[in-house]
Amino acid sequence: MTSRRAFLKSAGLAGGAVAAGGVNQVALAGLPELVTQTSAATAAPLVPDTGRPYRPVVTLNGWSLPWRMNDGVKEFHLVAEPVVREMAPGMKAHLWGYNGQSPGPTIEVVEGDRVRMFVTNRLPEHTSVHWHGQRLPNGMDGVSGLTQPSIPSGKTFVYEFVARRPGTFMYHPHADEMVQMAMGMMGTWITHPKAPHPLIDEVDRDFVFLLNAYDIDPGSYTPKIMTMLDFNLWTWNSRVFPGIDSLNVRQNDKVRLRVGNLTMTNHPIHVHGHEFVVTGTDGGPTPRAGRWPEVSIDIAVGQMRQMEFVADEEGDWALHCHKSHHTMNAMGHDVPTMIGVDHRDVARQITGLIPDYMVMGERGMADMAEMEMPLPDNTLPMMSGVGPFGSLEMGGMFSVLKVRKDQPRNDYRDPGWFKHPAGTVAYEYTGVVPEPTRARAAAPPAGAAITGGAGGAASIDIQIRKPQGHHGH
Ligand SMILES: [Cu+2]
Repeated sequence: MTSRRAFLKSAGLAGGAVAAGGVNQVALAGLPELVTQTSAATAAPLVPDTGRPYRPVVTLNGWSLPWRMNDGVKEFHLVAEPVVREMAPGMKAHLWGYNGQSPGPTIEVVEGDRVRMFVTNRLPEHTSVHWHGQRLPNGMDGVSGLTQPSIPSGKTFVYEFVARRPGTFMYHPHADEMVQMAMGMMGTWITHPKAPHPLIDEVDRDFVFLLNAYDIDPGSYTPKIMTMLDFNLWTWNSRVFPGIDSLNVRQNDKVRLRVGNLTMTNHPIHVHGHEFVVTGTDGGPTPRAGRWPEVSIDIAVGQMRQMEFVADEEGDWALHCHKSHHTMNAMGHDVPTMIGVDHRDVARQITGLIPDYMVMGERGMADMAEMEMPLPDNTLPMMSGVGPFGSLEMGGMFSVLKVRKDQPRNDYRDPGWFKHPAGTVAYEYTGVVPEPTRARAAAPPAGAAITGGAGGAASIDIQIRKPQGHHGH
């Protein structure tokens, strides 16, 4: 990120000018330099070079915003603006965000910091920024109409408060928020503890991402803003697997995941191969007596959770939302289930009329992942991930926790796929599979519909009645 280096260099020069010439009113009155980011890559952690030290977080497919110190105040400059976000290779979305990206940059401060946020509005409509979860003066809370007038297009407002308690927070508009959040306006705020904290452990890796969702028709670029529940792109930091970076850690690292939910539904986040404890919520660090091991944690709408575990098992471990629809990519939901339906006849008739017609889902949806289907431009295929053993058949809110013995400390680079030690991968049984004997041995259950003659247990048909419609409720 060259712009950050330029920022720090110019900040240093400005500081020198102030020191040499006394108080430079022009420099003090000026806005902090605008830093933007257009790459969707995961940026290296932003190690603080001014202010109190802290151990920085890594924003998955994102970055942290540099600041300048101005007379003891940490000053940031957020710019609300239209952005182009690559959601995965092959698809770009036209969103609204901050400083070149959606989500906006992560803001990292230290407990006790006085923070001044300059917010410039380059959107075509007014906005505001709500600092979700912070203790602050009421007039800094960012609710348009309630605690402040909206920030008109082209104007810059200033928010100023002390980051009073450590934890994981978010920022987002409270102005035309349904539209603005559907368009991607959100970001993460981390307040690090100022000293060793009895309830906050030091960790080796600290990852953060936001759960967000979009409804973008295949072939188009702009989210549908009226959608309430039936989104088709379930994303982490506005990225869709296989476009979501893996979380790369060294074996036996202590790992923290900070996850915030700004979608309109809950997401049970599930980690494979390890148990974690929830060490913090929006309300602050969790008392130690209230921590118990989990492998999934449901994150409700508007909530944040901090999970911690020791990554002691080598391998490539799935990390995903457990709602199976959320591990798909762009798809229509109004499709009848065709599993078990032999539609060769009808397909033959339809292809007479529509030569490209393709029957889908006769044996499940897995076929879809490997089918080369013609897609409109700028459309993600469903479940397009490819792993070392073939089609991965997951998309959306999915990534991989990569635990490696030889991953260097503080190195977040992707080590590639796990090389399993010999004899540790599920394998095919090649012996003889005997015919089941149970059906011959057991008597038919009373009341079961039986065909083929009473007692002829070799052919039992259980009559299954599927619910039909909603019977008027
Ligand atoms: Cu989900």
